[in-house]
Amino acid sequence: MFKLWFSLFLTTLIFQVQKFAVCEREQIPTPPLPVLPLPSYSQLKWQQRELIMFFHFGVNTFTDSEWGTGNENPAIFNPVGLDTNQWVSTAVEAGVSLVILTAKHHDGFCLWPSKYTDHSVAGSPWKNGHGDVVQELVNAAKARGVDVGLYLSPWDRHDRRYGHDLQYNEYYLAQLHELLSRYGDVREIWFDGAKGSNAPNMSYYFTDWFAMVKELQSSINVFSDAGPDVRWVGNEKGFAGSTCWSTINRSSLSIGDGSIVGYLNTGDPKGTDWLPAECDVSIRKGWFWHKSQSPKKLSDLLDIYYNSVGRNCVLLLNVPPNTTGLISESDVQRLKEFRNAIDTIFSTNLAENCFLIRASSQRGGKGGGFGPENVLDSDHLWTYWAPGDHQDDQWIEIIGTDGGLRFNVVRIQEAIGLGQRIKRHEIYVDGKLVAKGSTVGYKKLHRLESGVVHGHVVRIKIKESKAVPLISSIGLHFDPYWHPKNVQ
Ligand code: FUL
Repeated sequence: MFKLWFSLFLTTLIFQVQKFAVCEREQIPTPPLPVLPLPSYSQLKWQQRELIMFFHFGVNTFTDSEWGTGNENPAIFNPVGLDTNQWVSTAVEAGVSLVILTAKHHDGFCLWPSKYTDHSVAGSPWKNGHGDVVQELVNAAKARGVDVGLYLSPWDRHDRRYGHDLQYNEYYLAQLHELLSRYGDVREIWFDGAKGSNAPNMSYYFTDWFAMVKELQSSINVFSDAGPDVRWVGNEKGFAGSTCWSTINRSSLSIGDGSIVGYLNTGDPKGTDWLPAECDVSIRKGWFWHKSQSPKKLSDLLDIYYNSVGRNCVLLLNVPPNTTGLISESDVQRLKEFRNAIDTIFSTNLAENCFLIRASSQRGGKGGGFGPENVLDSDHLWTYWAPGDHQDDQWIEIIGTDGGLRFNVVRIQEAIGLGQRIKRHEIYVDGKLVAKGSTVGYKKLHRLESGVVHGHVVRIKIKESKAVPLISSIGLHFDPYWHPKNVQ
């Protein structure tokens, strides 16, 4: 009897304890709500590429010009040694995962055999008129796992239909259809607003173009002055604004409008559209290959990198193939140096060997999953430090080991999957302000004006943010190429 009574008592007790445990089980802290607008899947993928490559190639390559007249004879196009595998290898070695080709530039000459014009490779001696540069590039890229994008110039100086709205838009759409249906996946399509001052008046039917692009390619990003997926940065120097929001109001933008370049350069904290900026610039002075030109110095390329990738943008670096149909050896070498420099600077994160990383507060308390240690893992999007609440002046601190920390570059990344938030931030080393900035976005790189600093405590303070700031990664790096002018 006692045994039965005791086992009943025990069962009830266990049940009660379990009930209590279920009721009182601590809830796992959730991520905070996003701050709209958010990037699309394809925009996020594009952003993570950081560096993409442009190939300007066509009749201009053979006439030593930048803007062809449209009267070029296709017979001049004869790149006897054309090797797109060499182009793609050059891109891969530079760390590039997307290459964009000028399928048609302003001169109207098509690098693929379009059935709607005879002004193309089909009329050239190259491969007896049976060549297709677009196809060759697509094949080479596929073999190396590289993605392809295409540029189809709206301004066409050759085709007679240009200036006749309906006919030209139909022609343009027909070519767009060829390019986006014949060659497999195309990840970016590039539309620019450039046009000579004497060019005939012409209305482009952008709404139709964009609709057809999206119909034919599901994961493509459309680039133009006004997006809809990627915006122009407003200059061809490869420099974003020191403040650079991925958000902007698309309703304030129109393609080819010179008055908006400042707005494009900085974006808009109040913008209702996610439309990040791409910084296009050429490795040489011109976009096309010219015998007389040579690649930019490594230090110039690094300046461009810090001012584009380091300012929340993607760098679209143009590398023009030459008349043989190859990327010149001097460009190949400079790109190797460039990649090597980037790897040298960023492959070591000195913060990883710190003694301690701590923060002013953390969402959900200790063990909640949003601690400061998240900024040192390899996920730069979905794991992040989140402070406990949305208060300005939240901070995160990296404390060095005995020898201290010696660096001249600070990298900060926001968890942009939940929106771009930070408006103002400051960096202190042992209590001394060493850098300050406004936006962060996907990646912000501070090259310290003071040169190398040596200290023990590095504090990043978020001075102002749209909502609780979310920092996904922090790096302290040493850049041996950085020699600020005002420092001996
Ligand atoms: C501009 C063009 O006019 C240049 O020739 C070059 O293609 C550059 C990338 O875009 O709009």
